[in-house]
Amino acid sequence: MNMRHERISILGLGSMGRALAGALLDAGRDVTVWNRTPGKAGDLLARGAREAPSVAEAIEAGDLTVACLLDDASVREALAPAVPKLAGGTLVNLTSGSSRQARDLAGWLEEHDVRFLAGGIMAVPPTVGTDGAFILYSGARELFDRVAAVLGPIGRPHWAGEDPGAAALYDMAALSAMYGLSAGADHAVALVHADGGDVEKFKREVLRPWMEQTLPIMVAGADVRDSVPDEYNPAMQATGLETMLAFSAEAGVPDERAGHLRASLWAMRRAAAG
Ligand code: FVH
Repeated sequence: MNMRHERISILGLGSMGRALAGALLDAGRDVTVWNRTPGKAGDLLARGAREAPSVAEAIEAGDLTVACLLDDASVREALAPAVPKLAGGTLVNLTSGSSRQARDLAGWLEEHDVRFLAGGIMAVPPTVGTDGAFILYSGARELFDRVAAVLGPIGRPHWAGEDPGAAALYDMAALSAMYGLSAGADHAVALVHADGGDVEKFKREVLRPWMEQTLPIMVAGADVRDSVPDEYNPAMQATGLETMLAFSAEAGVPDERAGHLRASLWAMRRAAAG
């Protein structure tokens, strides 16, 4: 059978589920969708998708079922009544969760004779299906090879390893880095705004080129031991972070926005103490 012609059922039509279904339809795939709250299929139906009225019927309509729901609990809740229908079939879970949740789900599905790949989406809805998008998968390599051929249109498939928890682990860790950067960028803008600066000019002329210059250094230097190379003197950085925290408070930026500075101060003080 030509894997590209496998029928795909998508559980979940939140903003990510809709983007996944749209990218697969654009690539000519056969797509059935299900959502807990009906009526969210929107233009996907006009573009060729079919809507299933229940999880069980969605599973029956597909050769491959993809779940993209809110969290692990919602996946369990949606699958529990329908899991016998999945026996002998394949589930790919693209719902964010922890590595432990992915391993537990893998164990539960194995008991029900379901082949399983855990996944993590390294994209946001508007970038699904674009060149930069990639999807982490973990589980059996030969299953990954089959699924990669079918789901390629949503993002470049990347196998994280046999351990079902591997994709979730990398996904959670990568999202942590992204939220750290996002918190830092939000705090930077809040400071400029609070002190009467031109936010758009700052973003364009300073923040973006600064982030682009330092991003590779941050990734290369990330270290579990809080070690800081000599040229980045941790005691000097701790003093700088204390100044930034004091300025942030003076400017009236809520303390909760400055949590990333406290995390860095903690790391620099530890590094300085050796
Ligand atoms: N959107 C993003 O930028 C990120 C990018 C990285 C990956 N995440 C993860 O993708 C999962 C889905 O995210 P989403 O953006 O689609 O989320 P929502 O738009 O909030 O839609 C949530 C869907 O989950 C359904 N749902 C919630 N609880 C249940 C339940 N108990 N049983 C069945 N379905 C449930 C919800 O259905 P409804 O509320 O419309 O009835 C939506 O379909 C997520 O893990 C992200 O972390 C996205």
